[in-house]
Amino acid sequence: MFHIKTTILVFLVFTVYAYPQAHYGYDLWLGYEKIGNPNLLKEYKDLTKAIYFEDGSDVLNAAKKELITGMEKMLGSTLNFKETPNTNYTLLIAKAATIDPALTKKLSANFYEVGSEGFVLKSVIHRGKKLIVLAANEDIGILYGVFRLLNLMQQQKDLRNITLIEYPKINLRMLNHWDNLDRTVERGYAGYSLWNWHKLPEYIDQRYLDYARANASIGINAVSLTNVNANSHILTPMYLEKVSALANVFRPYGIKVYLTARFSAPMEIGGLKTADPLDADVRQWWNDKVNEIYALIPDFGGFLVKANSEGQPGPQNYGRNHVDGANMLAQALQPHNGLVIWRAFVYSEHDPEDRAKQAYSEFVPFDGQFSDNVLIQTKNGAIDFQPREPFHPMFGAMPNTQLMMEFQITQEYLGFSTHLVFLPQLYKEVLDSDTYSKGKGSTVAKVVDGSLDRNKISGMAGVSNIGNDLNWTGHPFAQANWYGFGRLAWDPYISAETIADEWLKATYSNDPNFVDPVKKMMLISREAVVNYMNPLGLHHIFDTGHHYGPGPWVHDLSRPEWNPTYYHKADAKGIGFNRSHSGSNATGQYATEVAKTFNDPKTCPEEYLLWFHHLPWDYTLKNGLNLWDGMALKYQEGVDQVEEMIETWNKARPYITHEEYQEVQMLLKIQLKEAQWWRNACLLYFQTYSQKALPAGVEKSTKSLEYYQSLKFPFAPGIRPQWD
Ligand code: BDP
Repeated sequence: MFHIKTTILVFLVFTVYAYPQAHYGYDLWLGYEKIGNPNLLKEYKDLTKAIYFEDGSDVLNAAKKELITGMEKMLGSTLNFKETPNTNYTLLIAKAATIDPALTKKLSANFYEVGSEGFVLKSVIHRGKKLIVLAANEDIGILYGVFRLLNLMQQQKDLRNITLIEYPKINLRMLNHWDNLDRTVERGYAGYSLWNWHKLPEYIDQRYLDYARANASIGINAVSLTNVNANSHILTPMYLEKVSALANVFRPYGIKVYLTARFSAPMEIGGLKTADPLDADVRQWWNDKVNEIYALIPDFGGFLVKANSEGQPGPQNYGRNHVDGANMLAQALQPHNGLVIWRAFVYSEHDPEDRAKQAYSEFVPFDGQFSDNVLIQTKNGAIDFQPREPFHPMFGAMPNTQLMMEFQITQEYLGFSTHLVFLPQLYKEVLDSDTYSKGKGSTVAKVVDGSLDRNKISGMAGVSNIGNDLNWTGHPFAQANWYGFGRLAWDPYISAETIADEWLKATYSNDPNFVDPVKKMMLISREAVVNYMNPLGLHHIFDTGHHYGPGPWVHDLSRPEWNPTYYHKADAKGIGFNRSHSGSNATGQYATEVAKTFNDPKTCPEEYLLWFHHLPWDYTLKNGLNLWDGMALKYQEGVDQVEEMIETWNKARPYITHEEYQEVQMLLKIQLKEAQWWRNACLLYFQTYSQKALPAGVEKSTKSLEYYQSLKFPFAPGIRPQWD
């Protein structure tokens, strides 16, 4: 009896104790867990004995507030601010111009290079005392510096001899939300839109603020609120007032708001008969609209436009071209320093040219013709956010145009928010690719950061994976993709491994027994998904419309290039899309060195083999296996990798809360089931062409091809109504 009671008591105490520990992911990487290590705690506490923090703007206030929240949580004690001039500071946070010049000199930083958003964080000895200085040219640099300092503390870094000079390599670091006004999110897998249009502008959800904090902490400084498949209502006075309320929340965090502009808005909400960009009334309408927006939102960022793409209206509807359309909007925005971000994601069912070639063909002839305040936003690859694509041939091919990168953070083709896939691996692969446009070393990163062609403005956008789920992104590890995107937009040269390391420490734990294996798991996760979905350069073999699961057999959609059979071209002889010089010659859109490598199946990296070549089933791969066996084993490898991920996660159990463990464990189980589904369905289908048996080591499906073909998902998330 006594024992039972004790057990119940222990259980209750444990439950009560354990419950508040679980944070369910809302805090993202800003949980600011209490520091356990006593030496480090002392070092950090000493730092807070006498803090000078320059007061002033809303941005500085936001920075100070974050410093207090973060440090007090991590240290468990209050901070001591000294308001009066004093030389005995332990931490001094101020703009360079207001600091004692003798001290500024000791920072030995080139403040010109630091620019408007950068900062210097350095420990110095001044008048015999050791202190840490955080200095910047502008308030926003201080905010970024505070977040960095807190992040270093979360990683439990020794700050005693720190010297850090940081500034963003890319000007525009942007999230694109594909959020509709009814709060559904196109390709969104984390619930509904954050933007509660119905309650705005009066009701300001705490989430807007926490969203702004999270973005600022990784340097994101621009957000486009609405779907690229735009609704003109967002430009009506009622909605603009709501947008203005959001802009007010984001402003202290250095974030500018952008909207998607539907090209036909002058007709839909302006009562005009045309939206022809060369029509005087249309031009006047946009000028007036832009003036109206800036009267409400003085730092409005500009417009993001999807025109003449997938049925969206655009200048071509009036016999005009992309330059006419983009420059017309640019002219309206220019007096306010606003930008036009014009998307290059175009392809047409009426164009028989290989879809992979169409954007290049349509845009490259316009090189040099876009206004200075236009950026051309180009997806990382020429098809559509596949698990792996070679870099888009437009990168490097438009030296006189400001090309902006568009990555997808939401996992439309990567298992939605159920699969653990660490996307910085994908982003890095693209950014590190060499375009050879100006000789060896002309990487995509250098095109995008503007250094290769000396662009005035550079930019990187990520299609958001954020929704109103409690943990923001659906899968807790999808937070790492938001985090990683921001870090790479700030500095496209940092490694995926560094990002994983930082994120794990800030989010879960600093224990190396946890961090090291889990980091490895994150780093293999991207290759795993490529293996079980689209190995060896296969692409776009997803089921129709929703893109959930495999559908390599789909062949009867109205637009040829919406059919997976268009992409894999499997037949009795072999598989793959011949894009070499003997085929569609998409390789010809790359610089000679790159084209040469891609053209020959022997030199083409095997991860792009079937992207560029149609090869016989018994073609010999580099490892000596024939293509069929090699492909089948890749599918199996993907499944095995997910099994390894599950094992790793099981071992991580002691270092995290039960809830944290369980959540990912359940998701990994779904991922395994779906990886097996991909392997079985694809191999059964391709086997009808190869007519070969599965090689040893590949598990045989217990279900038939017909079974997989019969699966239908009319309510798969993220689908937009106009797709069938
Ligand atoms: C595709 C999506 C579609 C988007 C389109 C785009 O399937 O929902 O509207 O891209 O980027 O990936 O415009």
